[in-house]
Amino acid sequence: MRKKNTQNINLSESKDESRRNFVVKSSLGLFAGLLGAKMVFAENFPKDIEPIGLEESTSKSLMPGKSDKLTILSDRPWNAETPIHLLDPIATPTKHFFVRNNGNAPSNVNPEKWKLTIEGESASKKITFSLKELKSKFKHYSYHLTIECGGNSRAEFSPTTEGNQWGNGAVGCAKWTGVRLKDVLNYVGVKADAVYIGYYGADQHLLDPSKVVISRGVPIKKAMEDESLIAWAINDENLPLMNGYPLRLVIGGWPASVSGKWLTKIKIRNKVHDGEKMEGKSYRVPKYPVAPGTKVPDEDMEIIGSMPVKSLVTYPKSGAMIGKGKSFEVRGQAWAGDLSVKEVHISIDFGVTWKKCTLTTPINRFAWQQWKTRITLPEKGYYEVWARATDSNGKIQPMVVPNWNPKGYLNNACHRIAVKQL
Ligand SMILES: Nc1nc2c(c(=O)[nH]1)N[C@H]1C(S)=C(S)[C@@H](COP(=O)(O)O)O[C@H]1N2
Ligand SMILES: [Mo]
Repeated sequence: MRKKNTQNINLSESKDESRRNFVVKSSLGLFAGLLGAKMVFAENFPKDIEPIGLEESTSKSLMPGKSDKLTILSDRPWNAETPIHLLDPIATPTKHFFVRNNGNAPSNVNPEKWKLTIEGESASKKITFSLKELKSKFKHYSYHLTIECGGNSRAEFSPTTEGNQWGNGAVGCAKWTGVRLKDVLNYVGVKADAVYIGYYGADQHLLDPSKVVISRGVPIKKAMEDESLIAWAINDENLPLMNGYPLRLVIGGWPASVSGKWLTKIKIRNKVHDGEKMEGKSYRVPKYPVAPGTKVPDEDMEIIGSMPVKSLVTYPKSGAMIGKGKSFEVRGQAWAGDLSVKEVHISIDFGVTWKKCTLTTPINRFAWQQWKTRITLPEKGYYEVWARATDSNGKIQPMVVPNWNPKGYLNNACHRIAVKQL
């Protein structure tokens, strides 16, 4: 439905709106929670309107701490992406940070009782920390880290692949605060044969409570980077429940699936972690390019590491009407996994000519960079602004959807917005 998201921006937005309203209305019972009071005569309340609410800030969002402006892809489990123009601030606001859940978030989280255990074949001992111990034993660090779902922009793949049909908004870069994963691992003791870490979280499988929802990890080298965090805060606030409250991993530059939420356990492994969604087609892509639609044997798939170079146009909002002859700023974000972004160019003539933009240096490694420029459109009419980033190794974003793969990962095709000069 969002395949042609730039051209049909108004259309697709109204669909998102009705989808959200549908979610709200299918849950009339929840109005009591939203209103903070019992709705007397609720049985008489018309199905096609919404209660006004008692205070202006009453959000229509059913996800605690999240904005009703997110585009909801599913509500069982909750999956919601950020509309691109809301990714304009250098730090993605907490309430606008995307949500990608594979199961149900834990209920009744008690931070006083929360425990994190470090163990595994390559751990010298097994140690369990309370949240308080983690916070008092280790130095606190804050980093701006970009995390992007491996399946971001999946909706553009043809043939369609299974999984959430993400537009381009399953990405964000926020200020995360916590302790260094490496400080905690070193405190416990990392044996010389350590290869990988694997996380476990407290979320629950949708169908079978005895099953692990997701348990992924990263090579020990990535785990030991200064910026790999065990975090309890985003933008100096507690993590929202949907983003992993009270504790999560944040590992910038890699598919966000390695940033385990509701973190309860980390295993230091003497082999590649073999937890849920590490094998088969999950978060893995073919080792060689395949024709769209190809069935690829599992042994020809490899685990996704650093994410590819990508950029977004966050201002103006797609669909903007520009006054005659007005010059206006165009800007956005760009990131490149473990690398940095060297250049961003934009085109207003469908890629025939490109204009170099100014680009900030990242606040720290694995943080996205802001680019901007000013343009004037030559005459009245319809235009698209295309943005194209180049990483520090010289790799450039493709104009068309690259490397079809069975689960639709790693689409870093150029983002486009539509503007009209009046
Ligand atoms: N425990 C747990 N951790 C998880 C997930 C999950 O479902 N359960 N989803 C992963 C995936 S696929 C992504 S893209 C990110 C999303 O993080 P966010 O919801 O805070 O944006 O969390 C990752 N960590
Ligand atoms: Mo993801």
